[in-house]
Amino acid sequence: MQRYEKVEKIGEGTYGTVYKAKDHESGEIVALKVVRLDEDDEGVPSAALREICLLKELKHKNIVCLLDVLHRNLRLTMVFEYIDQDLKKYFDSSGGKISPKTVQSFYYQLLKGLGFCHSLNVFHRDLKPQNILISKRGDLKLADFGLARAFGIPVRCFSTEVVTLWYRPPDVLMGAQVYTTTIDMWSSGCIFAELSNGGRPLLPGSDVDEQLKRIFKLVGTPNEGVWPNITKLPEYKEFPPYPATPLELVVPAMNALGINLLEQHLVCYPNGRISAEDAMRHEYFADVDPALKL
Ligand code: Z3R
Repeated sequence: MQRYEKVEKIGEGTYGTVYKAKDHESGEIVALKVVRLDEDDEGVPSAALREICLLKELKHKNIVCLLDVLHRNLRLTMVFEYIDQDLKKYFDSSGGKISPKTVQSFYYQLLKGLGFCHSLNVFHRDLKPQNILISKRGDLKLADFGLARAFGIPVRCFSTEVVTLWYRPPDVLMGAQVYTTTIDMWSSGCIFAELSNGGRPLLPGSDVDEQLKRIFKLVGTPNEGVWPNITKLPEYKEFPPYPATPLELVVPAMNALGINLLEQHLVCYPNGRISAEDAMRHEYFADVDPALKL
């Protein structure tokens, strides 16, 4: 008998299909992520497999637990703990309003998961509402950590859906090849703003050019003065010198401390962005639920 029995399809992710399933050994409900790799070559590259297996050690209450990895017939199946919904669905059911306390709680938990992974030098690179999970109790857990390093980020999902550019920092959009924790700090800033705006995305660009234009109209067009060597990036493009828009206008529900914290995420120069650890120490979180700090 098969150990995991699929109950229903949950959705199509960047790398494969996600199912709700029952684990007949433990009786628990789990999430299966089935990754299909190129059928014309040897299947799952051994480097990717090693990376994925290391992710089993990534244990933290704000990271979705990878319980098991199965590898057979050119298919890789990752078995995760099951969480009821993702942040995208949460937004859809929240009617466009999320209380400031909930925004603060979710964002603190997001930073906690991020800080933990960053301390181990594991990056996400593709943070977005679809891979942020919210339990019925209001616990937030990050999914898909480390997968981008194992598989790379494709232009399209395997299901031909276009991979979203909305959470990508300007350095990655202009072809920067060095990948660091700073990528996740840009993405998490976009998500912080989206939480405050009840699920309305901050920078919903439809292609690379339009994404960059939206970014620069928000934070001001960068130049060599604020970002040394920007013009040497592989896909550097010149843009008009847009002035920055005051953030109060784009996140009207956010308080002054939140705006100050957000401003430190949305910095074009990658090394100028705040770290997850420093963000958690920001005064915006002075009155966060003490239970979350444990
Ligand atoms: C682990 C990894 C990815 C996912 C997991 C667990 N659970 C997911 S996606 C999920 C998503 C929903 S319900 C469960 S949804 O209905 O809100 N899209």
